[in-house]
Amino acid sequence: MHTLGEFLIASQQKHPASTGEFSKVIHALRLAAKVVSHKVNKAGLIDIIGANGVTNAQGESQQKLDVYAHETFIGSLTNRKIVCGIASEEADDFIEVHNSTENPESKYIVLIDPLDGSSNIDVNVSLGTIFSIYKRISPSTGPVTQEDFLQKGTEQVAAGYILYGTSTLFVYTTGNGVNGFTLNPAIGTFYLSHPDITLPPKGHIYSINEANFATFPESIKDFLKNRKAEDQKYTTRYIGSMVSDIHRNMLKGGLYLYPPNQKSPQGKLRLLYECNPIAFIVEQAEGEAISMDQRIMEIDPITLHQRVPFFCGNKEMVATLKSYL
Ligand code: AHM
Ligand code: MG
Repeated sequence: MHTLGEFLIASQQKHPASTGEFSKVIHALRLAAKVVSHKVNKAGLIDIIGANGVTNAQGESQQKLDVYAHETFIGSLTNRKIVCGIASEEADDFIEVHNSTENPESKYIVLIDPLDGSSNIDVNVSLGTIFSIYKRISPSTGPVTQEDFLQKGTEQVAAGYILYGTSTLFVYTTGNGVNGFTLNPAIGTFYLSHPDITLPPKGHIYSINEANFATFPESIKDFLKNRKAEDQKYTTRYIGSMVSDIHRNMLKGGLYLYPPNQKSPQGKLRLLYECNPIAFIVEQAEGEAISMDQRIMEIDPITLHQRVPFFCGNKEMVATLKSYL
């Protein structure tokens, strides 16, 4: 039985030149994941006992969970001075963690959606964190720059997600397959529970917010109509929390779609900290992730919070979709 910590040590030993810096980034994310998991599990109690465990009859305002998650991940990564920059869905601009002249060996940057699926917070449904790790490309003698964050997904060093579901799961890849670790909350340890996750070759699930159907591109409408015409071959599952929808489809086989629509002409999902990391994981699990006409990880990013249409899942289902696009 491997813990995440043991797994990291074993992985590091395979790379004798490794400085251990990457493992420290994962350690920082692991710590924040435990703190957020604990908080998410107590979310339903907050109105009853209050944030400090004191009866909260006045219903005084509580810090929003997504802001809490943002501060927790940023805090964990910043305190240890192991990354030089962070970009978060919850912050308009990237954060320069510290001047790299103070700590020149610090070369990693992290892009993160600290708590995805926030519409699920109030209704006790699964949430997730998504992260993406790169090496900076600007000179290490100066501050991080925008270009460090606007790298193509193919340049990712690692990517992962944390699923706060019936249990808390930490899933990540460094480009050598995908492994998942389940938290034992009693002792605060993640154990390797899902080694080498691989998408089944065939899938029967598709996940999409079909309420937007009227303004989807015609190609997507045709694709969906024809899936329904194949009577009872497919089933729809949509939680509206991307990490949960993707995780289920990775284990059971399926296709996730967020096409453009009138309300979100570029789709809703963010390229840098939602689509790219999920694309890296899905590809490493032998699936595929595309936008309308391009592999997600080959898109040249233009802005930090850019949105793109997003489709990912089993190779077979993505191939069928491509034949419509
Ligand atoms: P968020 O970053 O504001 O939480 O939104 C992202 C979420 C994804 O988790 C989910 O797949 C999608 O939004 C659902 O969108 P919709 O409600 O339009 O179906
Ligand atoms: Mg999000």
